[in-house]
Amino acid sequence: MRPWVLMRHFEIPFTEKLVRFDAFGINSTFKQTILPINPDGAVPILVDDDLIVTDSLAIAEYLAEQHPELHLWPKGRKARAKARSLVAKMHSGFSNIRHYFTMNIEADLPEIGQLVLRDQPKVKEELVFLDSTLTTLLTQSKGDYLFGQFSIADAFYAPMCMRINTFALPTSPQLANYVETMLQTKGVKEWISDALIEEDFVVEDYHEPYRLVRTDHLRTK
Ligand SMILES: N[C@@H](CCC(=O)N[C@@H](CS)C(=O)NCC(=O)O)C(=O)O
Repeated sequence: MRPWVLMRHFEIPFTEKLVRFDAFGINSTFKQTILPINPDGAVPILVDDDLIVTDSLAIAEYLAEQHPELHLWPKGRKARAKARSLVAKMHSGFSNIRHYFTMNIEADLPEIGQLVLRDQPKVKEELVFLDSTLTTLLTQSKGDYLFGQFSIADAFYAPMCMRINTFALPTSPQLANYVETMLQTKGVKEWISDALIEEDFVVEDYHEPYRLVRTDHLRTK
């Protein structure tokens, strides 16, 4: 989602090849499709002529270098350093939120949100940290996004906004407002509408442990 949203937002043309997560076993169609391109067996992958760039952050950095005029990172050395710190935190942190709140755009799961926050103190701890960090940035921001204009930092936090929305996670009014803004932001909006068209459902515990059939908990609004 992160490089996709970034490229759509900045209107960097690309061709998407969608590979379904049927499973992550070695014989899955997913792995059989991905492994010849990326021996690490993961997406996203950006193919630019004979160059293969793997990992969402490496892709974002590559795009930022290719298009300096677009300012994919915020303008200003200090803002860029802060944005990079925030992105690094997203890249290697929030493991409990990511584990317990799997991103699911089509579902509405406020009750799961409450149960997880009740039973998983580490998730709650991470959410408190996320809320206060983003709220401070949004309060200082001179625009609608984390560092004023939309940047790589916002693309990296887009999946988190989806989780806050799906699981109705409690946040500050500033962060709630930012989530609403993100839901209406070009690339994010397009990703959401494409996801809803898919109507896909993979019966694997690690994907959607709380759902037995696809129509469970479908978002109605
Ligand atoms: N840090 C990497 C994570 C890549 C990653 O974990 N991708 C997942 C999908 S979001 C994947 O392909 N998983 C396959 C697997 O775990 O076997 C990035 O940001 O690109």
